[in-house]
Amino acid sequence: MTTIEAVRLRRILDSRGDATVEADVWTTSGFGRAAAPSGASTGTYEAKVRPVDEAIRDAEQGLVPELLGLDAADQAGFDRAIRDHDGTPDLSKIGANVAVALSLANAKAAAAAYDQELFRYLGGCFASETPFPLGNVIGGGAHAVNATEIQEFLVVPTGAPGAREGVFANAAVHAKVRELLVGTNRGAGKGDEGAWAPAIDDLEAFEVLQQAVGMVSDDLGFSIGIGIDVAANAHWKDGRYRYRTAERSPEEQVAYIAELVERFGLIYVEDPLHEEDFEGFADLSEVVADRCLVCGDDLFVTNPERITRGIELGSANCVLIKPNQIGTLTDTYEAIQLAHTHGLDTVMSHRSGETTDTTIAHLATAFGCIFLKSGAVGGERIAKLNELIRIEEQLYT
Ligand code: 2PG
Ligand code: MG
Repeated sequence: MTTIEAVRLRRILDSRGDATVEADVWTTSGFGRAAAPSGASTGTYEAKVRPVDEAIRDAEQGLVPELLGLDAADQAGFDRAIRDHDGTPDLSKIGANVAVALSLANAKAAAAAYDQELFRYLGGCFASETPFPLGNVIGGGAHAVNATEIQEFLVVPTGAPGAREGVFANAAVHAKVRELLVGTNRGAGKGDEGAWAPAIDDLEAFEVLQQAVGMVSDDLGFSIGIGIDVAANAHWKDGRYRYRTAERSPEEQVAYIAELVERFGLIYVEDPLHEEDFEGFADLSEVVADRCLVCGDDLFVTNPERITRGIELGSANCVLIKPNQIGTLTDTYEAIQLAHTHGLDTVMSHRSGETTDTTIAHLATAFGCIFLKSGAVGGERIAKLNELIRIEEQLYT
């Protein structure tokens, strides 16, 4: 029933217009399909992506024949076959784009063979709650030119009665931000993830967002929290954080972020410091972690070894999870388990380059992530958000 009979890889388009890898897996009685996303602000320690055409060609000749006949229901065995074939720690031989597409497609094929939804197959009867959607409404950095320096201004509907209400709340904030920007002649295009990308500075963006959140939250009658992804790597150069009109030492950066948390009541801060600064993260956590999630993305890259280091040093109370940063579902699961065992929250995340693949909505629900970070609007973003709404419906009926 779950014996792998065929595997196909193909080159498809992503939301930035770039090529990415899609994988199909057929078992005797199940079919699964998944595609690899891609980042613009990638961490140095992420698993390595290979150019799509050559990665597919090599995998078809070498890896794929070794996967035929395996049992798709043995996810760890499937992922081990990928790792054994690759032989490198960062999957640079076969490419993390090929690895993650295959690994996720395999899980979906096994779930289909058992006639189960992916979240149920992976999470079993203990998958009982959907995550809150974490939506990007204003952005700049590596995702848009001439916009904010902080990469993402995020909202999370902490008081929403359910995922559906939460998804619509984020979209309402996104629309309200536009109204406020256009009303003050600061109309703007959108960045890679569908967030507004106005040519304003970060403090102005906070003010607009605070206003929009206040109005929408009053309207809907539940609380909506504010967060940011600083993506601080992008600003880190020669020992200092360099902004257009300011420059900060690591200590000043910690103080600056702590001040933002205080002033704007932030409940989520991702990558406030660069990817090597486990100690700086710990300094910030000491000050704000009682009221704010301090989340490592480029710091941890979904890598159990780096997460372990962060746990030892008290760097963060939250881990961003991106399956393509580590390359396989088994490694992703281990990263999440490690975080949860040590009391850290996890946020399942999209990448800035996406497809309409909806797998992360299932993973976030199956594995008990607190948030699903997936934008607020845009076809490839709403694919995941609408899937979350469907999952919620199945959980509670
Ligand atoms: C991030 C992501 C997603 P990218 O930094 O968290 O928002 O961006 O995929 O470009 O790394
Ligand atoms: Mg990030």
